[in-house]
Amino acid sequence: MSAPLHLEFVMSGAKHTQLPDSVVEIAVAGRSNVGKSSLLNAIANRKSLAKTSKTPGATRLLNVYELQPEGSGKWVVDLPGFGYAKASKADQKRWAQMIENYLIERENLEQVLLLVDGEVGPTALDLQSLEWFLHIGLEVQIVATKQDKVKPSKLGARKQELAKKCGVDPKEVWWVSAAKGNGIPELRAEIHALLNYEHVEIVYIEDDGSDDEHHDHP
Ligand SMILES: Nc1nc2c(ncn2[C@@H]2O[C@H](COP(=O)(O)OP(=O)(O)OP(=O)(O)O)[C@@H](O)[C@H]2O)c(=O)[nH]1
Ligand SMILES: [Mg+2]
Repeated sequence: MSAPLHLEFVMSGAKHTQLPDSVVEIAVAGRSNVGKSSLLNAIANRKSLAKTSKTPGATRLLNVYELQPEGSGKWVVDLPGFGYAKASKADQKRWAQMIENYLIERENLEQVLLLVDGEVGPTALDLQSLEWFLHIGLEVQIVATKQDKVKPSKLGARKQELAKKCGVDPKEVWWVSAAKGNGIPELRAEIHALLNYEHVEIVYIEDDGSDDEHHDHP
């Protein structure tokens, strides 16, 4: 399955509590300007489903995109970037809090895609975020962005280096280019599978010791 995902914008929220319940959601997280919104547009094959910008800080709210049909409750959530240096300290703090609360509180958050700039490699802030995500028990998938900016001759070494810094096997990192389309079909397939995974609630019925069917007593 590599066809574009039919995603539509549903709503923006300044707080996770403003968002209705979902069936399942995947969050796209990463430093400001790493390419989160561009990646969303690439998986949907839309130019401006999510607002992108050369200037960091384009996304300042929790933006919800729903896999169609409408009302499916299957979401991809574009998060504001963290570490936007030009924002005021108060704004930075507010955004960090918004993201943290969202990640801690959303019950049906299945996976976080942590985007790391493939050209720059993981920064201290990326690694700090990764550590915190794992610490609070999130399922994290590292996605290296802007692959087209890395010279093909250097890509092999860069893949090794980036994975090592993140503490994972190189095979576990997904490399993508929203600009050129590399890795996008694979990413679509993974997201599609995650959103359509059958979410079965397991209900345990307590055994009260009685046996209605069999009466073995003489
Ligand atoms: N060359 C190249 N540039 C990219 C790629 N993806 C994104 N960019 C550029 O990187 C810049 C930031 O992209 P956005 O998608 O807005 O980044 P963001 O992570 O959503 O940023 P915030 O909303 O500020 O957190 C834009 O100028 C994009 O065109 C890519 O795959 N290749
Ligand atoms: Mg954005």
